[in-house]
Amino acid sequence: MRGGVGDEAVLFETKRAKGRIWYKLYFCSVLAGLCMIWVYRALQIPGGGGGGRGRWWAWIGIFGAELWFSLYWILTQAVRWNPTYRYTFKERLSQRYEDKLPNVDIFVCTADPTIEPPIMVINTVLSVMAYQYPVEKLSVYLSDDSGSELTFYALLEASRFAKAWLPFCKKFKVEPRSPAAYFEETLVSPREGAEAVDWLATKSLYEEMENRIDVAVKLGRVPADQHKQHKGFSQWNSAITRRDHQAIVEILINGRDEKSLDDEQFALPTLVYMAREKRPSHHHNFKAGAMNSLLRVSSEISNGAIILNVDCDMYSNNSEIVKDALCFLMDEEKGHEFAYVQLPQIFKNITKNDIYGNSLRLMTEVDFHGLDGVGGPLYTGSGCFHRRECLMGKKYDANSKAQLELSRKNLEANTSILEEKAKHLVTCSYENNTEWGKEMGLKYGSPVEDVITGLSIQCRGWKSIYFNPSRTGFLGVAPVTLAQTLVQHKRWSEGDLQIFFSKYCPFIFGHDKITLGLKLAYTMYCLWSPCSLPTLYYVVILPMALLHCISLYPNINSIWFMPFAYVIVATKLYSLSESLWAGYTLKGWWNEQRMWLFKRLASYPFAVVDTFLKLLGVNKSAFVVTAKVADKEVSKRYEQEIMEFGSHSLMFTILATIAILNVICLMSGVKQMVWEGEVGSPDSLLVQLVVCGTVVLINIPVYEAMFLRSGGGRMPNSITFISIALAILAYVLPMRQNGSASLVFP
Ligand SMILES: *[C@@H]1O[C@H](CO)[C@@H](O)[C@H](O)[C@H]1NC(C)=O
Ligand SMILES: CC(=O)N[C@H]1CO[C@H](CO)[C@@H](O)[C@@H]1O
Repeated sequence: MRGGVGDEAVLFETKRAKGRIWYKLYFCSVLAGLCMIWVYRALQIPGGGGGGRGRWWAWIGIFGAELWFSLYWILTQAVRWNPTYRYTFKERLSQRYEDKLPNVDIFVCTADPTIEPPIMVINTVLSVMAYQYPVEKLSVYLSDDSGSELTFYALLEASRFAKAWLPFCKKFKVEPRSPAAYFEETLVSPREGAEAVDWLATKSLYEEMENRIDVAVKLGRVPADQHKQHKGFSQWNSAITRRDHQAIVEILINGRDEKSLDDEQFALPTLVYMAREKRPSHHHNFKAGAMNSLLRVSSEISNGAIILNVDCDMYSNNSEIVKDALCFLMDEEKGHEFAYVQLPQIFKNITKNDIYGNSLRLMTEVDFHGLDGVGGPLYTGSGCFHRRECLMGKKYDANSKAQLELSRKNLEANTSILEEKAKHLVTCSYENNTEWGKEMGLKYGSPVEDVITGLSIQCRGWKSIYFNPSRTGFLGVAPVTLAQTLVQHKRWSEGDLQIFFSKYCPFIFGHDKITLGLKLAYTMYCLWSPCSLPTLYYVVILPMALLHCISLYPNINSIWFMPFAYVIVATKLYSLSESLWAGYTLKGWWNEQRMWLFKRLASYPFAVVDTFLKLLGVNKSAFVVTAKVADKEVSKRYEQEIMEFGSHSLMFTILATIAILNVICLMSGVKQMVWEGEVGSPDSLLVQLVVCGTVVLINIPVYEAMFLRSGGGRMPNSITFISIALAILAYVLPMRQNGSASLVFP
């Protein structure tokens, strides 16, 4: 923390977590336990000869799995070692810099009007247009990668509605400034008299607009009377498709045009629609390509020194957030060190116990504060304020204090000239033989382009800031089904693993450039998906060993039992307390444990396989991202926290097979021990019984979905049959091969 005389001058303050000595003691004790476990494993390797072969293999495997998890646990310490919290002083910023505030360009990206409904997109746009920030310095750009006339039409409607919405927000001090969210939360007028009339009028204006957009979306085309009202529609014809269209840039509001005023005669922020050219023969580089096009187009039109980028499903819930971000970037003492300010991704539609673990609370409340303490958070692709020059590849230079307000260039004011100029910047061929996607702009070639872009900015010497304000900056929509969640995590973990095997591998690319803590933290994310292999080992081999009464852990009376018991109990208790502290309920923590397992069994293995296929040059992915909007039935089950299976996914077959295998093995293991007294006492199998029993408990929703539930969302019968057959096969096969007797102790 900074202290002393200069305190009045700073625009933000930094606090480190207290009482870390206790954490460090906990860390040392668990580490000691892990070391003892390794020693035990190494000393007690069973003889490999004769009948003990099965046990020998099982032992080596479990040793490997334990080593992996121990090392991975050590990696996770990087984000727990030095949690850091940031607080801003917005009043000081306003007092000192109100006339020197920089231009801010806001980029919203959308890709598909069916997955991302236009009404949702424009609510996000309206929420950022209404920021408490000098309007003449604010510009909002929408990139529509599908080149959809419907999205353009919705944005046109938004540009008209903004004339009423912005003054209304100012007058009523509205929060949040997404009209849909505001009117959903405020069902009756919060004021009386003349103001109530105002409120009603604005609400009905919004509803009429929503209705018109709805009609157009249902029809699949824009009504003919609208066509006549804006020249922009002339750009569309029947030949235009998502993958094949020319460049379109339409400036719907030109902030520098004196005539664009709101209903109270105040200026409006600039608003631009952009669809970059797309042709089937050209690779478009997904969101990174769209972002780079926005960088070029905006540099012609407003050239803001600060760029905020938000996903189209993340509206702004805090109209002062721009000023918060600027407190970091404009701080006189430290500001010039920071390239970007990342805000947490927080989701609006999380149920009480967060059944799919989608709130990512541990990431937003724990990991990222830890990252901030070791050099700065990752760039996660939404809710992030960048310096434009950092995105453009600038290296950090300790001697040059970045001058945000000086970076404006002389800009053209004429709307149609600007539009023509801008279109040339977003053609398919523009980037040929340039550094775009390499040294300039966002990096190409990765499903997690944001993460490598952030990493390379940090490798150029910059730091970043994680700011987690008490009033959330941005609110998004999380997936509402199990399948969507698993597919999303497959994509993330696959992208991260690809980084590890590319030239961006944190230890190679960041060598000498970023802190050790940051390297470890990036590696922790990169290695998410390989964690699937040891996890699979635990939930397949341990129950099979239990079934055959092969003991893989020390006897409960042995001294070696202690480190196992300590490590398991201590880490689980820690995880529980951390989750409760991060805001989970007890049940939420349990759900999080389930999703931890499900991701490792059903998402990450596919990420590993696909990554290796890609390394071998085979390019193939079987899972597509689907809409986050769900039908009524599905939404209802989500709100009741009933898990959604109900589709024929290979992912579910794996989950079901493992659930069945564990329950069979648990029952038959218990039966042999209790009734047949195979081993005499369960002392030597206790750990396996506990692990297997926990897996069964955690899988209760799977059994319910297979055998107990009726109606929608239950497991498809075919998956139930296949998984039972597979589990039984696993149950009988090893006995046939080796004969059960030979599998018992050597
Ligand atoms: C969103 O903003 C409102 C104030 O407008 C606040 O009450 C609410 O807590 C915020 N939501 C979250 C999730 O922080
Ligand atoms: C609890 C909650 O708000 N759930 C909603 C989240 O968003 C989806 C998709 O828009 C809705 O279907 C849920 O009802």
